[in-house]
Amino acid sequence: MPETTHVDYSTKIPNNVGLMDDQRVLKALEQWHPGYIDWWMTMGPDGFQTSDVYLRTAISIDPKGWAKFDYVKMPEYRWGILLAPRAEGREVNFGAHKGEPAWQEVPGEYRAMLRRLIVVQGDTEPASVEQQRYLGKTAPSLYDMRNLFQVNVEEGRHLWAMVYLLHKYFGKDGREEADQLLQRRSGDADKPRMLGAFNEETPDWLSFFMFTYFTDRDGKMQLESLAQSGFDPLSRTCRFMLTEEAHHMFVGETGVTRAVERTCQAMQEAGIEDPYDIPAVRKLGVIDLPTMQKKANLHFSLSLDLFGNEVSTNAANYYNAGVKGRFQETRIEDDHQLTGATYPVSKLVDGQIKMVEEPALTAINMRLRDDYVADCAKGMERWNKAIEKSGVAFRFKLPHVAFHRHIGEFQNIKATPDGEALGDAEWAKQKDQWLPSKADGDFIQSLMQPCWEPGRFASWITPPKVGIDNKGGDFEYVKIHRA
Ligand code: BYC
Repeated sequence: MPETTHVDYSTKIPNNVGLMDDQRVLKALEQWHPGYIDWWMTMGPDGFQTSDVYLRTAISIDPKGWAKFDYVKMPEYRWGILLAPRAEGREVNFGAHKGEPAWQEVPGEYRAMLRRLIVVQGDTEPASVEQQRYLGKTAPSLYDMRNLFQVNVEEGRHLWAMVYLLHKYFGKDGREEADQLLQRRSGDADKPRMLGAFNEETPDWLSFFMFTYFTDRDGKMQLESLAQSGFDPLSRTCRFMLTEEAHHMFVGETGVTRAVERTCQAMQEAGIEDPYDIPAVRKLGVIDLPTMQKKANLHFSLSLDLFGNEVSTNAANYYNAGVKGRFQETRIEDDHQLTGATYPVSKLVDGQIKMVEEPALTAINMRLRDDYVADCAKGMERWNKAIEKSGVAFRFKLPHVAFHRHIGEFQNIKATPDGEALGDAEWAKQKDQWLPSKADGDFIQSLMQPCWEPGRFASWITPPKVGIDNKGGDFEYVKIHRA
C-alpha cells in the first residue's frame, strides 16, 4: 500500500507509509515492538494496564476527522506511524541549501546531526511517560485520568514516530539508538534521559498540568522548528505530531485554569479576600494562588533550559544545514540565510543582565525561546482572566529568564523572579518564596486524593466546561480494572 492519508491497520503496526511494501523496516519495527511493550508494561501508567480507557486513536491524517474514540486497554492501543502528506515540490526553505528540493533521503554530510536531533526528540517522549507513571492513582476525576492516559499513549506514539525514522533512514546505528531509547530512564543516576527537565519528578497533578502547559509547549516549539526541516520525512512526521500535541497543551492550560477557578470560588464562598492568607486558603481544601505561582516558576524555568544555550554554534549549524529552522520559518520575511543579520540576546555582562546584538545565526535558540516566552505569556493571561472574573486581587507573572537556570548565560548566577542578581546566601534564604518548598509539596500531596466516581471531582479543581468527545458530565471515561 503506498503512502496515503488513510491509515493501514492490516499490519501489526498501523501506518500510512506503505510499511507492507517495506519488509526490511516492517521486520525491524516488529522486532523492536516487544521491547516497547515491555517498556510500556514496566514504565507506563502504573496499575491501570487492564482498565478500559476512552481514548482517541488516529485513523487518518486528514485534519478533519482524523481520530476515533473508543474504549481501549492501553497495552492494546494501536501505536502507529503517521506522517503528514508529502507536499509536491517542497523545497529546503532556509540555510545554505535554500531552494533545493527537500531531501527524501538523509544527506550523508548531515547524517550525524539529524540522528542526534531525532534521538533527543525521541528521548523526551518515553521520559514524560515515566515521569507521569504514578499519577493515575491520585487522579482528581475520571475525566482527568483519561486525559493523562491519552497524553501518555500519544507520547508513546511520538516515540514510535522517531523510531520509525531511525529504522528507516539510519541503518544499524539507527537501530541501536532505537534500542537505547528503551534503556534510558527518567531520573536514573546511571542512565538518565538526555535533557534536564525530563529527569525531574512530576509528583502531583498541579505539576502535571504545569508540565503539559510549559514543557509540552517547548515540545510544540521544537516540533515546529523540526517541521521546517529540509529532511522531508522528519518534517512530515513532526507536522502530524503537532496535531496531537495541541491536546496536551489544552490539558495543561485548562487544568491550571480549573484549579485557579476552584481556589477563587472557595475563597469567595468563605469570604477570604487576601490571596496571601495561605493557611486560611489551604484550610478550604484548595491550592493557594501563590503556591501555583511557585509551581509555574519552577516549570517555566526548567522548560527554558530545554532551549539550550542562547548563543549556540550547534543551532547555527542545524540552521545552515537546513535541518532545523525557526518557528514558522516560511512566514518570516528575511533572506532565510541570515546573512549579516543580528538578533538581541540577553546576556550577563559584568554581572549585569543586558541585551547584546549577536549574529542571528548563532542566536537561533534565543529567538525560539523568545517565541516560546511570548506563547507562554498568552496562555497565562487566560489564567489571569479567570482570577479577575472572580474579583480576587492576584495576577500570575512569568519569572525573568535569568531566574533558576541551569543551562546558558544565567546558569552560574542566582536571580530573583524579577531578574535581580543576588548572592548565594540571600538566594538560600529566599528561594522558598519563589519555588515550591517541601512544605508546599506536602500540602499539595495531601490534596491528591483519588476521585474516581463518574462525574465527581476532587476538592481542588472544577469540572471542565465540556467533556471529551462531547460526552456528558457523568460519563465513565475510565472503567477501572486495576492491574
Ligand atoms: N539538558 O548548543 P547547545 C518534547 C546540551 S520537548 C541537557 O546549547 P543545542 C516533549 C546539548 O545537547 C522537545 N543537555 O544547544 C515535551 C549539547 O550537547 P552536545 C524536545 C543540554 O544543541 C513534553 C550541549 O548542551 N525536542 O517534545 O543548540 C512531553 C550544547 O548545546 C540541554 C528537542 O529538544 C538540556 N536542557 O540545543 C514530551 C528538539 N540543552 O551535543 C515531549 C531536538 C543543551 O555538545 N533537540 N544541552 O553533547 C535540539 O534541537 C537540541 O538538542 C536542543 C539543544 C534544543 C535540546
